[in-house]
Amino acid sequence: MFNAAEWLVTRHARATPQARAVTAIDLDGSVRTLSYADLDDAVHRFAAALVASGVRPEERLLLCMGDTPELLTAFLAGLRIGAVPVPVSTMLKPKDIALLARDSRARLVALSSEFTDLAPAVGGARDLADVVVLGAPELPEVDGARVRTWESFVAAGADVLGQVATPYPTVADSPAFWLYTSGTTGTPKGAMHRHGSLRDTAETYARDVLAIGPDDVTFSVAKFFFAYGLGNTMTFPFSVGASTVLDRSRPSPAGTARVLREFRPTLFFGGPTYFAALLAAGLPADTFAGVRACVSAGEAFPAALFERFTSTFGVEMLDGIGSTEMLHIFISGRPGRTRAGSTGEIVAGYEAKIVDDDGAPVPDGTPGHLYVRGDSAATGYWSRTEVTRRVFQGPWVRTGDTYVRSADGYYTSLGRTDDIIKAGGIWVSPTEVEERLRQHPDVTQVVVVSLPDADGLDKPVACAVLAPGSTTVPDDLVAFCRDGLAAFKRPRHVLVFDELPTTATGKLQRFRVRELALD
Ligand code: 3SK
Repeated sequence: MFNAAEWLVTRHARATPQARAVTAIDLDGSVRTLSYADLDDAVHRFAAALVASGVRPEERLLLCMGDTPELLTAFLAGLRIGAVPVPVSTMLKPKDIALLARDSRARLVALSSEFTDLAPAVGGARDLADVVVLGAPELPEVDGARVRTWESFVAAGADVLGQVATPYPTVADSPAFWLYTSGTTGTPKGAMHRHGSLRDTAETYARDVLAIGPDDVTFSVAKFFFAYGLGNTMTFPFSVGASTVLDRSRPSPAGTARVLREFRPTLFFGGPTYFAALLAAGLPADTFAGVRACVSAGEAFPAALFERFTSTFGVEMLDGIGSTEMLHIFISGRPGRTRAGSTGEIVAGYEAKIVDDDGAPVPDGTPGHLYVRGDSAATGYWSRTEVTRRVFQGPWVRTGDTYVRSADGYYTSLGRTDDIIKAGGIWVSPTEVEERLRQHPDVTQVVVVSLPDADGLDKPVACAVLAPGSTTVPDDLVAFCRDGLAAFKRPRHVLVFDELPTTATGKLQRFRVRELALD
């Protein structure tokens, strides 16, 4: 038997009950701490409440919450009873969360107060029975569901606490949780992970690359709903009885400086866009003095930015690439032997191959498609057979990235194989942004491409042709996208052209549009 919640929390609650598990900073700046005993108790109580509300093993729990002890509690309680927590992005629009509630056939939705305006959107989802709200002054109404406060939901489980004294008898292969990821079309796919995958990432990346130990304190600006944040915030520290700092607010350089000063994390996790923002904020040179390593993932780290960050702050930077499908990082820089501009070396426990268009391995020094294999791979995408077969090919997982490997085993990113854009570590589907722009009456043609900003970081930029006589200016179109899409998907600029390059058959040529925009 293997239950990941038992392994991550209850095991330590027995051995080191008073050890600090969580330091949590709330929206008003107040701080709460939880020991392993406190966290384990909260997990048992929420697990009992789930059972009392009728949640059955393998039913989905959609969690749209800020990084709080309650989010960790709900996630771990779900694992404890064999249910399937699905943490989702807190940047979703109502139509997006409605789609996820339906696609996942969620039995329960949990929302923290800053996201309760999304509650009505999940109403009417066929399998939804319960909505639990953390900290809202007023409960929203949700069609077809029972809506309760966190406290009343938990209180209703008090009589069945004994039923969760032992976890549901999951094994390493049992379904554990899903994470949604979007593809080129922007349609989200639920990557399904096993209980054992959490332990796999802890025993590969966290143990062998980070050498994480019980005295470490992790802090991740990447939120828990990302695979990257989930590992940094929960799996890695809890795998060794260490502690994590949770910050419920949006990341900001001032907030990060406070966390680094007051709570002394030893491992700091971010992405290149955020490291650029920290540099631009002009923080003192000793800001990272207590940090033994910074970790970066989510997008390629431009060499010049890497050099500037590490020389300004004098801290080790470990770049890496992971994926929602692989759950965490599988190629990484190693302490003492990183190379600016290169993602790093394969993590022990994973294998990578670089192949040509026909699937044949290419020699070192030749670019090709990156495939990876390892035990933490998802079992597939929920209810998406065709795309599952394209991405999960036997033991190999197609990453969609173009890479080149040096003779001494360093992997360097050359960008995406498909058209999808990764900006600030988050997927942006060009087709979805183009669809929105085409709804504008003055846009006659549009292509969205990724272009590097001043730091060399990719950002979505729209190239548009406007109707003759149009008075629309680029900023109007950016604002139009902000209204209809999650803010992170908006193009950062709109470039207006008289015409866009097309093929002989009139099809827009994306790569030529990009070349035009780069000129
Ligand atoms: O984007 C990445 O590189 C990444 C890293 C760890 C886990 C998940 C992801 C997507």
